[in-house]
This record gives sequence, structure tokens and C-alpha cells, in this order.
Amino acid sequence: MSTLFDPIQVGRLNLANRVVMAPLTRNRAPGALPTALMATYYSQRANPKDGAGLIVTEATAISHQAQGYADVPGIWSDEQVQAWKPVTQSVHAAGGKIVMQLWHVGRVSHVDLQPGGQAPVAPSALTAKTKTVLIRDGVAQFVETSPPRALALEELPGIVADYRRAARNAIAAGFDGVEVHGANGYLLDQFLRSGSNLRTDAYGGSIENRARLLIEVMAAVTQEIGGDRVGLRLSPVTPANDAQDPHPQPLFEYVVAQLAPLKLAFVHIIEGSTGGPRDHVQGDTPFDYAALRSAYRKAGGSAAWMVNNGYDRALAEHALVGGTDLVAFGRPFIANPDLTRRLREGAALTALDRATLYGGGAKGYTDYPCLA
Ligand code: 8OZ
Repeated sequence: MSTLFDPIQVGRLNLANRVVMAPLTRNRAPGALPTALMATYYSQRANPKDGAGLIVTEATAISHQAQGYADVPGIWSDEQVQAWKPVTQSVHAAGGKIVMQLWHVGRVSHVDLQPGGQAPVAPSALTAKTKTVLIRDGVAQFVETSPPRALALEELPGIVADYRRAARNAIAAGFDGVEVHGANGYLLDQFLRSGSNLRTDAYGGSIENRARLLIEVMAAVTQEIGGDRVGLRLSPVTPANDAQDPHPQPLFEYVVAQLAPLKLAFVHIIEGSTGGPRDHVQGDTPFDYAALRSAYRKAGGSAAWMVNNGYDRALAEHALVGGTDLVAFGRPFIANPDLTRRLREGAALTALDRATLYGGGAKGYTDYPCLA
């Protein structure tokens, strides 16, 4: 029986262990450019024995329009590709593996972050009941998201092309692959859910139509760089960023079945409310995650199955026994660069300082200690 600490082949990626560092927004990339401090932060968590078998980067904007928060990084320009290279080089020098999370926020944005101060884009012109973060006079502030405009049908191929370019750029920057962010109420999730998608064209209405943009994006990204280094993150029941759908079970079972032929490296599922209760219910019945994985396997899907949200060692080992392949840990990795070692040794975990989560410098970022 494999444990969390045994190696695993995930598509093209040969991982030293099954502990994954989940994507974590840290808002330390002014001008959407990664910094040397970010290279230090990621490489501290990349040691194959004590750190993550795989790191998923913080969510990274695929275009200027995809931006929704202050000081998050991008991957649409050559300058950004160059600035990411020290990150991938230092992770690889430490012996680790890293994939980039590709992100379009859709309506979870603010005119101050958009090109030309325009309205953010969305499937439909419905404002999300959520907040975003701006930095005003050097101070991080939570502000209401701006009312979005509905994307025209003719614009959707351009969105798919932006994901394709971002995947190509990520590989050029030295990443081992990409994870498409299909979760947490951002653009692709906004299309999936009937609470945010009122379209009457081929991208709204039925489950097939609402899933169309996500599946087109996944087809384009896998065609561009090869499915065996592509993953997808989904959050079937999260209420994050005003994500709403009364029937998530058939929706997400359809989505994963459509992914099967793409021969992905991994499918990454947030169970419950992101960063909150694992038993959160959205819709008519509690979500059946085993049925979701069965739907994927029954359709021929062979990707590694990654789970996330509130895991500790006991829960993770229980999941592995049940057929899960990888477990992603988020907040514990922020305060514990050697989390894998601490899980293995049953050592105490350092507590997270919430005040330094978003924005700032080295404090609460690169200064958390490893065990002696
Ligand atoms: C926390 C703060 C800002 C963004 C997500 C990308 O929830 C995020 C995010 C998390 O997926």
C-alpha cells in the first residue's frame, strides 16, 4: 500500500511524494511580475524529501483582462515569462516540480484592475456578491467587485486563445506543466453554474452548453502542451465568490466525463467550501465525490485524482486507501516549508499569521522556519 511519502508518476511528471502544495494567492507581484522573493518562497517548499512532491503556483492571470486582484502575477507577456524563469530554476535546483495555475477571474474584478478601466467580463451581466482586493495609497483594501458586461459570442475564441498562449508561455518559462483554474467562482466556474450563466446561446442553458467553454479551454491547452502535463481544478459545491448552482452533481459528472479523452495528468477537486467546511452542501443533495471519480473512471479517465481542503495526515491516508492519488495542502504549506517532513514525523505545525497572507514582503512569506 502506497503512503503519502512514496513517489508517483503523474502523466509526464515523476513526483517524489504525493503531498502537493495547493495554489495560494499571496499578492506579492507588483506590476504582475514575479520577484526574486517568490523564487525563494517556492524553492523553500520544493525539497523532494521534506517539501511538496508537486507545487501548484498561486493563480496567475492569463491576460490583463483576467486580473482581479492587486499584485497577482501574470503570464501573458514576454517580460513575465522572463521574470518567472528564476522561480522555475530555483525550484528545479532544489529538486522539486512546479506547475503554473492559469487564471481568468471573469466578473471577480474591479474597473481599476481592467485594461482602460473597462468593466470586467462574465458569462452574463450579473454582479458577483463578493469582494476583491485593491491597493490604494499602499494599503490593501477589500472593495465590492464592479458590475461586469456579458462576453459576446465572438469574444469566446479569444478567451480560449489566451489560455493557449498562457500554457505555451508557462512552458517557455520552465514550468513542468499547468493547472487550469476551473474553481472558486472565477470565469470558467461562472460559465458552468446556472447562478452566474443566463446565456441563451451555445454557452448557456443546458449542462452541455455551460460546460462548453471549459472543455474548449482544456482541449486547446492539452493540444498546445500535451495533456500529460495539464491538470484542472474544480470545486463542485463551493460558495466562493458567489458560485451558485442548484444541481452540481450532474453538472460536474458531465464535466469530468468530457475530460476523460484529454488524457490529463491530474484532476484536482476541492471538497466542500474552499478553505471552510468540508461538508458544505450546495443544491438539493450532499455531493457524492466517490460518484464523481467513478464517472470520470467510467468514461475512461486515467489522470491522477487529487483532493484538497482541510486535510491532515490521517484524513489524507484514509483518502489514499480509498483510491485517491494526491493530496493538496494549502494554508499548512504557508507556515511550514517542510510540511511533508512534519507530516511524516508527526511533528507540530507552525501556526499561520493571517495578517501577512495577502501582500507585503518577506515577513510571513519566506521567514517561516523548517525543523532543525
Ligand atoms: C484568496 C484570495 C484571492 C484569490 C482562489 C485565487 O480562491 C483564489 C484566491 C484566494 O482560487
